[in-house]
Amino acid sequence: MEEIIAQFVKLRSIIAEIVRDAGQYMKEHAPDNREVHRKPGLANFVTDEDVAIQKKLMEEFDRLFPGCTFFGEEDVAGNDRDGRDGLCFFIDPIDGTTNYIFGYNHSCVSVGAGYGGEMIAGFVYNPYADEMFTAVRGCGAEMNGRELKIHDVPIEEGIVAFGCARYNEGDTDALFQIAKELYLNSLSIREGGSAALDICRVAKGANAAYLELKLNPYDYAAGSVIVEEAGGRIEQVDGRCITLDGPCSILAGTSKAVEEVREICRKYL
Ligand code: 2AM
Ligand code: CA
Repeated sequence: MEEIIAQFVKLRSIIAEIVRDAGQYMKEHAPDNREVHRKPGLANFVTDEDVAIQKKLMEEFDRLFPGCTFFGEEDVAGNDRDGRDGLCFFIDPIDGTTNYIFGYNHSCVSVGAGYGGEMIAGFVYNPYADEMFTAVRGCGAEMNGRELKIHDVPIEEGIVAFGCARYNEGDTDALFQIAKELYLNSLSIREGGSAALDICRVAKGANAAYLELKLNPYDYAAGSVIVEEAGGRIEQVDGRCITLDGPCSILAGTSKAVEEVREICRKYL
């Protein structure tokens, strides 16, 4: 484990450049409707750029770390969601795909590295704000080279973000009751459309907390290291550890905010 972490420390800026290039490609190739394809389920889109970026990232990481495995959002050759004993890259080529398609300019490229079932590094790049988040386990989190350290604010002193992806409609009533309470107990609420960026916003102190009831590992893998290394928490809503082999709920935030949001969620879930 120490050896692989040392490798990520050494290659941190090289990996960040690869992720930055991917983010620039995303920004420069905004799709038009002809290039948007529907995946099964509501509001579940994939663009040609999602696929192109994931393929490119897989090629680059395979070159840097021969034999590594991949758990990516898009269905492309070599994306082996099962073999994750050694080094595995969790790739969301475009997080915030719906934002991307509709020109919201709020999407990112998210790359997490896991080893032996534990997340060890995270890289998230938002080309619209030119914000590069990186973290290596035990070595801190940074945004554009500046160290991130969270202040333990309660939700009454901060913004609380939540996600409500349309593919997860079973929890709609509970989620919006929770959102109403969050609204009444915080400075304000937001729904941003990119889980990775909302988790990074916790790391940089812009969100006191972020909640979404169902996400996939590639949505939060990178962000989980970034927020923890910044001094924040990321857990399932019921307090269990996040899962890397399949979907789970996500509650990230300052320590105080996580406790408060969990208490509110308990009433409705
Ligand atoms: P995406 O843009 O990469 O699909 C918004 O609520 C969050 O939910 C985004 O991070 C979005 O990621 C994610 N999301 C939306 N639809 C999803 C789906 N079908 N599977 C997994 N995550 C999804
Ligand atoms: Ca995603």
